[in-house]
Amino acid sequence: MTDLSEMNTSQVWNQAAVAALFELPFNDLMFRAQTAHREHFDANAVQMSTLLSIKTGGCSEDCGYCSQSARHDTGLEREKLMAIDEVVATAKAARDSGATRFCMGAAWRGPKDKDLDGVIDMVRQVKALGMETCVTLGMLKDGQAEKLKDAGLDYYNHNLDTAPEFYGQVITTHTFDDRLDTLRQVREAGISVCCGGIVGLGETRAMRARLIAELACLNPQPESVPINMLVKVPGTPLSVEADLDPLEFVRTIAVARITMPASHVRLSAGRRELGEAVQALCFLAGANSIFYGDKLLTTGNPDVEADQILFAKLGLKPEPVKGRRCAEA
Ligand code: SAM
Ligand code: DTB
Ligand code: SF4
Repeated sequence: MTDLSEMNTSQVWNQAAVAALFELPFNDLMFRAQTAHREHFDANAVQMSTLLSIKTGGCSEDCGYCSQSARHDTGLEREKLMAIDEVVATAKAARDSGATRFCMGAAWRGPKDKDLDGVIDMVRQVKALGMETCVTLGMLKDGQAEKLKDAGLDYYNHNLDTAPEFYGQVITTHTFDDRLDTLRQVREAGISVCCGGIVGLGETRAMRARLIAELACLNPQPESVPINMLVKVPGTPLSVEADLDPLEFVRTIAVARITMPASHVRLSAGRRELGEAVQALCFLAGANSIFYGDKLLTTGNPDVEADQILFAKLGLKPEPVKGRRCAEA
């Protein structure tokens, strides 16, 4: 696997260059994506992360897609930070069913220092299970990324979500530049960056191209790039948007793969709704990571048995953690 910090990412993927990829005939786009994928990865290996919502609901932010915003009436119960024993038991079960990374998500604008101390204990104990650790806690303040790094955190997830010119129509309580600022802090602390976006919000293809261009221009490029298809949660403002054509979602994955060839591109939220055939096209387009386990944060995901059947049909295998002996994976 390529070390992104040493990779020459000098090719400038501006919006026009990315938009031109989106316009390619589908077969040509898929061929280019497969070619790029095979230069950097085993084309049949998929990295598997399991998600857990460690602090659910009641978020102060107004993200128009999110079930957890206190501003939307989605019927979701607001919960306190989960007890550490429950978190560790869930991580252990995820590890035992084949996940190699455990991602803990909190519905916060950002963590208070007291909350961060609790998350740090979770990171330490999950890491001790031999798993990679990831958290997504919202915006970070000075010094918080370093504390997470010291606890052994491997990845921080913080998405750019959508094009800067569309951002204010989706979220008004923080800005695109706020997201970039947290990403900079994460990178400077030496934590790997997990940063992607969400499509199906009513954005145009040009805006999808701009989102991918912004992600591809991060330097170094993110190690992990989750591409989420909007899961329509009743009560959220964006749940009334028209469905995005699934083939446009596949194109978005392919364009992410071509522009960020050494990154893991994660086929993220929306897999249950996409069905097997579209997921297979996403893997062909270069997706090589998934969320594994029957729940995302608050919504459903294919269950473990369904994924095992799909992997068997497609001849896919779980990707071992880098540096770990295959007999241990
Ligand atoms: N509060 C933190 C934040 O906003 O960064 C972390 C949690 S947030 C739920 C993580 C990501 O999940 C969002 O950036 C968005 O891309 C994705 N997401 C949230 N709700 C979604 C939905 N209904 N459908 C698809 N993706 C969603
Ligand atoms: C990401 O990009 N997708 C995940 C993870 N990062 C935290 C979250 C998806 C959430 C889907 C809606 C829900 O379950 O609440
Ligand atoms: Fe809060 Fe994150 Fe949901 Fe936005 S996406 S409302 S910040 S939990």
